[in-house]
Amino acid sequence: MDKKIVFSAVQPSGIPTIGNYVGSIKNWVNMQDEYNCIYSLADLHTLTVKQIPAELRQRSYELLALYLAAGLDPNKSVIFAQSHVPAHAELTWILNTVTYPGELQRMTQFKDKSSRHAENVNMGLLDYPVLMAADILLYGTDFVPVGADQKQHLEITRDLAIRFNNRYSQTFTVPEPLIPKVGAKVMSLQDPEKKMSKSDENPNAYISMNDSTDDIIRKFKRAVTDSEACIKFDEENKKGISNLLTIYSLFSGMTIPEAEKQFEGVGYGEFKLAVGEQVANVLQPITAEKNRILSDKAYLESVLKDGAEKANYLAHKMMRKVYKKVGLIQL
Ligand code: ATP
Ligand code: LTN
Repeated sequence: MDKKIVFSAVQPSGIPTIGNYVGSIKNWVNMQDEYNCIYSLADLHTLTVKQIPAELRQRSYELLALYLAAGLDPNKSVIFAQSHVPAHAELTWILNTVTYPGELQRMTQFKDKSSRHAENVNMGLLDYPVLMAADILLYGTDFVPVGADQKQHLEITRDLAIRFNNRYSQTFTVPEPLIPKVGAKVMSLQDPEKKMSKSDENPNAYISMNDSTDDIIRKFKRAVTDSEACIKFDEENKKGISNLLTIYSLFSGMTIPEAEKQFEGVGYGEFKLAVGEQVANVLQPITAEKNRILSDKAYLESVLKDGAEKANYLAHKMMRKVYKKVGLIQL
């Protein structure tokens, strides 16, 4: 039987956090043998908010280096930049013709980002989910591993696929999200009601994949918790401690009940230090490897070139089919 197809992407819009890592990239690594995996840098998506061009370019190399350091293997998976495959923009246009403005205006991320970037509410921000749908549908994707915040975008992707198929006959596979049971939503260290985000204005709210061991330990020490002094998983009443237990479990391989047992009777200070040390121990070799790979631009570019070739081949085939279905002349 043919392997099922997996597609996912992260935007090079900042330095990835441990939320991006455990919510998505880490899970991609484990899927490489069982599935045909296609992983992209969603660089076109980043242009929906203001970017400094030189920084965007540098962050794209950084994100690629992180993918490789985390264990993505260009010999197993297709790894490429979205902007190197013109079909992503082409399919976005076609899908726009079956998308209603109202369904885009209702998206939580659009409402959130247009209030945070009120000075720059552009068409791209509104159309963001359609570009994301094009990313996914171009490759006949079966599964999309993402964090919980992307669920709504997967729903609209499915709606557009079904709507197109109904109008023009079976063309697109209707994809399913794969959302991890633990780690789908790592919360901010400063406000455990909010998700950890790489674009938070307070750097103490997130652990970035570039933070040093000292930074990591300091940030966990300052993490906001309750005053009950009891290390118990309770997402209703103890959001901060539950978030730290989740992070500890993800970085130690222990289950949450096992971690609760290990820290029974331990004070918050000692617990926070243990979480910081555990996270730092896991991240340190990944960060070091990322920096090593980052110094070899020629290698990074060869990975992108090879990935773009493979992705273009697949995407071009799908675009021919789509253009034919909608009634455009084929030469
Ligand atoms: P931004 O802050 O720029 O909006 P972000 O940190 O939310 O970005 P994205 O690039 O939008 O990150 O997301 C990349 C992937 O990481 C997605 O699969 C997303 O679901 C996942 N992800 C993002 N934040 C978290 C989090 N706090 N916990 C778990 N997964 C997350
Ligand atoms: N919007 C996603 C990034 C992204 C993506 C995709 C994820 C762009 N295209 C296709 C999965 C599949 C985000 O994580 N913010």
